[in-house]
Amino acid sequence: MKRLVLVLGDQLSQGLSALQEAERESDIVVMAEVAEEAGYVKHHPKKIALIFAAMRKFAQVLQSDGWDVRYTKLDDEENAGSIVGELLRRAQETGAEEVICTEPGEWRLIEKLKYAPVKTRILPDGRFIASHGEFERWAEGRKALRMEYFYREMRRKTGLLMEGEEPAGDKWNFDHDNRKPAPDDVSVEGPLWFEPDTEVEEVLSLVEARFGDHFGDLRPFGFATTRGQALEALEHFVKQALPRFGDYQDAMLESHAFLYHAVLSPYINIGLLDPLEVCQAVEKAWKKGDVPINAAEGFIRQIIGWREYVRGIYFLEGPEYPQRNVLKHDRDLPAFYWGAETKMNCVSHAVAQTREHAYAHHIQRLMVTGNFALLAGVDPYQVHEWYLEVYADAFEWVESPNTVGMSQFADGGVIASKPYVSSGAYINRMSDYCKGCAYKVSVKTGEGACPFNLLYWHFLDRHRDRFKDNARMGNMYRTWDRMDEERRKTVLKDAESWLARLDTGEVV
Ligand code: FAD
Ligand code: DLZ
Ligand code: SF4
Repeated sequence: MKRLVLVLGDQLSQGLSALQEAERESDIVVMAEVAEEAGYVKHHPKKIALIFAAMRKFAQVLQSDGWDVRYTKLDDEENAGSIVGELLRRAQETGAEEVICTEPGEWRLIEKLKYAPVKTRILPDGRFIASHGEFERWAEGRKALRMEYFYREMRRKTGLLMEGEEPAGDKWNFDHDNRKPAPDDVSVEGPLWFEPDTEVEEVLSLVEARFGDHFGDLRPFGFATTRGQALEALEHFVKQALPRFGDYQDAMLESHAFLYHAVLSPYINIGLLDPLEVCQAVEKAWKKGDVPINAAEGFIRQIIGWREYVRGIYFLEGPEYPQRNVLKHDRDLPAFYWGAETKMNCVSHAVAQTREHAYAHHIQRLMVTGNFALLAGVDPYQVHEWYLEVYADAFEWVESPNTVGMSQFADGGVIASKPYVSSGAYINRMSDYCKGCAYKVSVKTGEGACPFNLLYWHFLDRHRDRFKDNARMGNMYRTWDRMDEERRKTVLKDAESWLARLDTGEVV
């Protein structure tokens, strides 16, 4: 029986379960650039270009490996406009009676494929370290699903940074060493970029014509679009940036968008790199003595810990997860998330960089744009859609737990044991943003007060009932309660009037 093998834009791995299961001689690979996937949110143009260019090049690899690949470009006349539509069209064309595919990374598409009018078999995605079953077994019966304990299981399972049963360096987690503010002598080349070739140029022209109205700069475009290039980017990162990755993981600098970060998530998430091979390259560098343990452990934890854990949560919690809103936040996402003017230098900078690169590193996402949205009480669904649109690495399975759970606390604490909120002091300690800001980070009320300072107390005050008994927040409430009543009233009044100006669209 002839079958179709669906390969999606974030499934560009030769070891993909659907390809493993298929017969090269008789089955037909279907790949399609479709308006529905490119338009379910208004993705950053760089993200669409990355996916289309990498899809086209992966299709060629499969063809030269002997597969019959039916590839549909976005502007092909017969393009049915959706994944299911394309499968039906190709089934008619080839007489195929069944579709096999690897599980998509989004409930939306899983549901569409489950109920497609052509028989479809969905296989587990083997590109992760933990299967759904393993995560469910780990989660079962636990009161709290904390990443740290899951991560230790993944260390044991992979053997990464293990010395027998014990963690290398006698500690599971070196996070304590990884919170240094940015140094004055930043000496790092930044990620490896690639000149677009004629095929990439063709995609860039298409994206420009069709998605020119989406937020974000398409050019210059330098992402890797093949596995070979992605491997070069990995090697470059390990040599150039990894040794200091740990130390400055949380630092932010106006002049260095990437600092010592890897900028590998877009490649891992679309399948050009395998998460385990990335971690093994890092472990190898540590074993050779080229990188310190806090860098290697810090990096490996992000991948076999956080990345696997958030995927587990997404599939455990079910399709409604992105709609959660336990704090009942309902403010509209301010226009400055789309580039409108704001006097807050940290936010303005993080957004500008996002527009330029379709990238911001973790602390910018969590402690600048995420922190602001949470303090200001923005509707978490709008925040979720923003993150899904603007980052090249954003796919719902990884984006929504990070946004809805870790950053907005909208899941009520499934992921975070306390909300990630901070006043301006944190941003000032970890960045150089405050120096060039119209607000004064040292001013707590009145003229020129940093909005993060005002909103921080406003957040704690308005959610007192929920958080007052949280052991990790006791100090925050004690500090608030120690302030005299007049001062507390002034802080809250100033916060309210700042929010009112935000709501009327004044430049704030
Ligand atoms: P590095 O800092 O160099 O880290 C190395 C690798 O670890 C990354 O490439 C990534 O694969 C992995 N990693 C690190 N942190 C996480 C994490 N929290 N969850 C999953 N993987 C992680 N990551 C995405 O891949 N896609 C998203 O859509 C996404 N949305 C986010 C939204 C918010 C609000 C927040 C706070 C974080 C989000 N993250 C997301 C996690 C993290 O910010 C990015 O993985 C990271 O910034 C990618 O850049 P990098 O490759 O330079 O990472
Ligand atoms: C994100 C994306 C985009 C922009 N376009 C396509 C596409 O045209 N064809 C395709 O197969 N996949 C695309 N993708 C990736 C899918 O949206 C992704 O597979 C699902 O969101 C599940 O993770
Ligand atoms: Fe951001 Fe406040 Fe610092 Fe300005 S002063 S950059 S608003 S933290």
